[in-house]
Amino acid sequence: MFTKILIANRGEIACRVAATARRLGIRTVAVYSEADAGAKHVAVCDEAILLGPAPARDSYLRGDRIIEAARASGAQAIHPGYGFLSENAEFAEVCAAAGLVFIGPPAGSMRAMGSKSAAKQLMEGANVPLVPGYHGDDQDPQLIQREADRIGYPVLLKASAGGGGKGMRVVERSEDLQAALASCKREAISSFGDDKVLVEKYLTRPRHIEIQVFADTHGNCVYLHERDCSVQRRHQKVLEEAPAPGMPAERRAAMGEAAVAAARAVGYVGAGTVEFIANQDGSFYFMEMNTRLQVEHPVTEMITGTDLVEWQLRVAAGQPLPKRQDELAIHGHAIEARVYAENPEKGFLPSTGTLRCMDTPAHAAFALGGDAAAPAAVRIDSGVRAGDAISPFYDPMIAKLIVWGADREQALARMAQALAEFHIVGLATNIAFLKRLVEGDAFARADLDTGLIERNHASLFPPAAPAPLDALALAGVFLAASGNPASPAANPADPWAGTHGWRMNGSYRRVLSFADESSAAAGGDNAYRIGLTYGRDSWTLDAQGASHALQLVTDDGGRLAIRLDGRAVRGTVRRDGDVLHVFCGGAHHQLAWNDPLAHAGEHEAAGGRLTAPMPGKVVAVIAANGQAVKKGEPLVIMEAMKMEHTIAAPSDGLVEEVLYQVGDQVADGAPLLAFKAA
Ligand code: MV4
Repeated sequence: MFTKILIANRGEIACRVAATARRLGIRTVAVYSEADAGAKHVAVCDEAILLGPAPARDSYLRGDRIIEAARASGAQAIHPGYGFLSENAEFAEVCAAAGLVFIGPPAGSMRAMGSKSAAKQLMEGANVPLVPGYHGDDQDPQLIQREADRIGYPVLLKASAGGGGKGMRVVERSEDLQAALASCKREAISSFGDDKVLVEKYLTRPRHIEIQVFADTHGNCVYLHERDCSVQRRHQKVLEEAPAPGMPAERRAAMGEAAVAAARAVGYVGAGTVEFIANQDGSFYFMEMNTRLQVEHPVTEMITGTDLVEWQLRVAAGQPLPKRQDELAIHGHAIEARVYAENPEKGFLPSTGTLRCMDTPAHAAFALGGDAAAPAAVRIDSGVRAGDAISPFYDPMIAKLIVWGADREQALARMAQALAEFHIVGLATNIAFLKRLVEGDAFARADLDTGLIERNHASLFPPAAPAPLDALALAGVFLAASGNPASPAANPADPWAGTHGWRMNGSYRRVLSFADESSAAAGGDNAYRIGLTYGRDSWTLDAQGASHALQLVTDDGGRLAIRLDGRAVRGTVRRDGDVLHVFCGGAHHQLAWNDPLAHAGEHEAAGGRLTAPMPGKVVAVIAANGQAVKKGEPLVIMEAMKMEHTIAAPSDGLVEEVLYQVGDQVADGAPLLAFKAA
C-alpha cells in the first residue's frame, strides 16, 4: 500500500479522500490555488503545495505542476477526485511516465469511453443494450435522414463528443430533421471541435439509473448496485438515491451484469459508473460510462457498507477487490442532496460570498467518520467551514448531505429533518428548495423521471409566506434576552440580578420592527412590528393583532427553547449585522431588524435635540459644551439592554449643551444634548 498520496483536487472530494487516507495511515499532500490557501482541504492534509492563481486552468488543471508537486513531496500516487484532471487520459499517461500511480482507470479505458459513438459500437459488440439508433461514421445527411425515419419519431440527435446534455436536439417530425441536424452539427463543432452526431429513439419520460462498478488488476470486476439520479435540473443532479425505487432483483442483476460487461469491454480498472437511461416500463439502455469516482458515490457506500476510496487505493496499489459479487448485499436505503450556494428564486444563480455561519444537523458524521460497515444515519461531506468564502472560481457546492434509513421512508424522513437542521447564513442556498423537493408528493411516491422538477414547478416555488408567529417570538426573545440569559450562578430570587428588563415600578414595553427579507426577495414587502412587555420572568408578546404569553426556557448560544402561550417552540436565531436569521419549523426567515439605536439621532438634528432612543444609562460623554463636531463623531455613549450604543453627530454641527453626566439614568425619549446642525 502507498504511504503517501497527492490529492489533485479541492473541496469536499479532497477532504473525503483525505479522511480515508488518514484512516488507513497514508500521508496526504494537498495542492491548492491562491484562492484556497486557507481552505479546509489544505488544513486536513499533512502537507500542502501551492499550484498557482485561482483560475482552475492556472492551478487545478496544471498537470505539470501537480506532477512536480507529487515528485517533490515523495508521493507515490495521485488521486484526481472528480472533475479537473480526473478523466484526462493524457494526464494519466504523464503520471505513469513520471513513475506515479494515477488512481483511476487506464488511459485506454478513458479514451474508449470518451467518444459516444465509438463507445456505443464497443458496447454493441459486448451485448450491452443500446437505445435503437444509428451511431455510424458515415455522416451523410441523407443516410442520417433514412436512419431517423427507420428509428421512428421522436428521435434525439446527439453530438458524439458531447456530454451533460450539450449538443442535443429532439426532432418530432421527419421534415424537421435536416434543419435540426445542421444546427446540432454547428453546436457540436463549436463546443467540442467535432461535428459527428448520432441518432437515437427519444425516450419521453426517462429515468437516469447508473451502476457503480469496480475492477481490479487481477481480472475481477463487480457491480455495487444502482443509483437513481433522475432528479436533475438542467443536467445537474439534485438528489441521488440507492437503491433505485421499484427495481426488481432480476433487473438489478441484469443491469449489473450489463455494466460489468461494459467495463470489461474497455479493460476497465478501478471505480467507474455505467450510466443507463431507463423507460418507465423498466427497459434500460447504455448511455455512457463515467471513468471516475462520482459525486454521488456516498449513497452506494452507505447501502453496501464499503469505502470506495479505500477500494480505489487498494486496487491502485495492486491488491484484489475487497469483496466478491456475492458479498455485496444491499442494506437499507440512502439519499444524497447537494447543498449549493445558489438562489432557486433567481433561476439558481450561484451565490458567492462568505459563509458566515453553518449549523449542521445533530449527530452528523463528517466524511465517513467511523465505521463503513455501520453507516452513520446522517453524513456530511463538505469542503468548507463557517468563515470560508464561496468564490466564483469553482463549483459553488457547500456540502453533500447523505442520509441512511432502514427503508426509503425512513431515509426520506431523516433527510427532511437533516435539511431543517442545516442552517446557513451569509449566502443564498437551495436548502429550502431541497426540503420542498423531498417532502413533495412526487418524490415521496418515487414517481421519478428527469422531468420531475419542471413538472412540479408550482409546488417547488411557492410564493413566499410571511414569517409565522413562532419566528417573530423567537426573534423577540433573541433580542430581549439571548446572549445574556439569567445566569443560574446569580441568585435567581434577586430581582436586580436578572437581565429580563423587569422594573419594580411599572412594566417596560419595547417595540421591535422588522422587515422580512426572505419574502422581500421574492417580491413581497412584509414589515412586522411586535411589542414585548417585560414581566418578572416572562414577556407579553403583542404580534399579529393579539397578545401572547412568552417565556424563555433555554438558550444554548442562540438555539432557543421558548414557550409561546404554553406551547413549546424550538428554533435557532443567528444574527448577521442587522439581520436576524430565524430557523424554525424547517424554514429560514430573514428578519432585518430596524434597530432604533443603531441609527440613533440620524433624523433628529432638525429639532436641535438628540434624544435617548431607549431607556438606559449614560456611560460616557465625549462631546463638550460648545464643541464643533463632524458628522458621525461619537457624542454620548449609552448602555441599554447590556449593550453599548453610541449616539453620533447626525451632521456636522455644534454641541450647544450636553444635558447628562456619566452614570445618569435616562428615560426613553429624553433629550440628551442640544445640537445645532452646521
Ligand atoms: C436521452 C434522453 C431521451 N432519449 N436519450 C441527457 C444527457 C445525456 N447524458 C443523455 N441525456 C438524455 N438522453 C434518449 N435516447 C433524455 C436525456 C435526458 C436526460 C438523461 C439523463 C438525466 C437527465 C436528463 C435530462 C434531460 C434529457
